[in-house]
Amino acid sequence: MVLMPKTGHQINPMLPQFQIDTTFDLSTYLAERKALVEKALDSSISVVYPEKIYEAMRYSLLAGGKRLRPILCLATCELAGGNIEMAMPTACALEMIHTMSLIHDDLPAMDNDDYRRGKLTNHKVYGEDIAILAGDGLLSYAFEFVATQTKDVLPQQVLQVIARLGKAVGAAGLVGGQVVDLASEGLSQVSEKTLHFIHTHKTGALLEACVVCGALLASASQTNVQKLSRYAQNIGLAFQIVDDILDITATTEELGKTAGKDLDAQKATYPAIWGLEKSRCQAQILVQNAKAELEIFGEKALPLIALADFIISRSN
Ligand code: GRG
Repeated sequence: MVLMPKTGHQINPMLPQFQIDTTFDLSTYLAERKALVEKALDSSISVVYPEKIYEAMRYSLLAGGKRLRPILCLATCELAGGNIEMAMPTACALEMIHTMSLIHDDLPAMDNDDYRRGKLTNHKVYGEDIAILAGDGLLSYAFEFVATQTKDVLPQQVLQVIARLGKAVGAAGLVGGQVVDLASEGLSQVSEKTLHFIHTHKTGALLEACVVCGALLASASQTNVQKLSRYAQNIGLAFQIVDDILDITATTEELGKTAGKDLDAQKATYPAIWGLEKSRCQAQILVQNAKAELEIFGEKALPLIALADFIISRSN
């Protein structure tokens, strides 16, 4: 179940709340997975003529970040019976898409930010023209990378992954969410329904694609894909609520980007509508509901359970 803010604020009583006593070491897991992803991303793009564009693409792609999206993809593929090698090209593609969306989001025509991941934004270093093209280059390469680099996966599964990625990026996903976000800026009143649309599309769609693509690569059953998809929808919304909270409560140093931007730009956010306490509570409920979707997978779901907890406990 994905909690709709309007009717939400309750843990779904139909879903048993999944309690699992575990000593799962999330920090070690995250550090190991992040290292694998960094290595794969580093070797995914080399600098050739015309060097400037490849350097600009690499500048943002290798600028750090939590690498949550690729890690979610790898973890889901493993949960569904696949392995890291099968999922790594898609995991890298997801990070390329995420990075391109950050480059474009930071442009003066969009959120106009000078810092991202603790470094100057792409357009501040390379200029707006190259930043736009670096985003375009990363986006198209993401699809090429999945199609050419995926090994030991059935072609029909790769095709489904490519279609799922396209859906998550386009007007039915990130682009649509961003359009409504821009249109809502500065408005004195934005409804919860509109805010829900913005967050589920701008942020949730790609996080859901990470999980669903991981499952598709491992040829998971339709029922399992649906369960994992609901897990992802819940953590996706929780992730953006926490992002809105951190924009108010964390410092620029902690975030690696300018803090307090939502307030300055009069952005529609959950804390603006609900206040901080209710927003925290709602994120917690979403994570509980996400974890409940994983009950059927038993111990295999430990990484995804821990990642759901990480989403609300993170500090950047
Ligand atoms: C995708 C074609 C295409 C265009 C882009 C600009 C745009 C359309 C969409 C905006 C998408 C966006 C920037 C959403 C915000 C998502 C978000 C919460 C980002 C922060 O993610 P983290 O915290 O960042 O995972 P790190 O740096 O850790 O990877």
